[in-house]
Formats: sequence, structure tokens, C-alpha cells
Amino acid sequence: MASQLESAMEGLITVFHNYSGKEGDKYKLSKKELKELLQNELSMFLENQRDTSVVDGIMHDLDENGDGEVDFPEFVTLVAGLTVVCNEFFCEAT
Ligand SMILES: [Ca+2]
Ligand SMILES: [Ca+2]
Repeated sequence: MASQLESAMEGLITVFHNYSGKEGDKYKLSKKELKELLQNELSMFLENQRDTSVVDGIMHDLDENGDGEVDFPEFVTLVAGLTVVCNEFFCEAT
């Protein structure tokens, strides 16, 4: 049986590929795919940020190699960053 962390890692990979495979490069998120992923999977973080400029900003921040798409390492950077923020809230709340 997979450990909690292994399951979380597998979940991360599965979610990425569920969205990255929708159009264009199967292994990268286009802006449209990124937006869908954020809206469906990270809606908590985007609740009050419905305008597209937010997605543009996130895309710009994540796209380290400047190819206009978000690949898996770039996506993991986003999730890691958000996880750190969550942990801070978690620590403050306890
Ligand atoms: Ca794609
Ligand atoms: Ca990129």
C-alpha cells in the first residue's frame, strides 16, 4: 500500500496530466489548461480572483524557461509554494 506521501505525489502527477493532455503538448499546461486546473483544483486560492490577469500573472511567474507553457517542474514549484503558505496557516491555527 502506498504511504500518505506517496499517494499525494501520485495525486499531483495524475492531476497535472489530467489537464496537460487536453490540448497541444501533452506534457505541458497551456494557459487555458492552467486556468482550468486552477479553477477546478485550487479554487480555494482563486476564490476572489476571477479575472484573467491573475492567471496571466501566475503563468508568468511559473514559466521559468519562458516557453509560454507550464511543465511539470514548474507546476511542482507552484504547488510547493502554496503548500508552504498552507503550512503557515496551519501552524498559526494550532
Ligand atoms: Ca497541453
Ligand atoms: Ca515553461
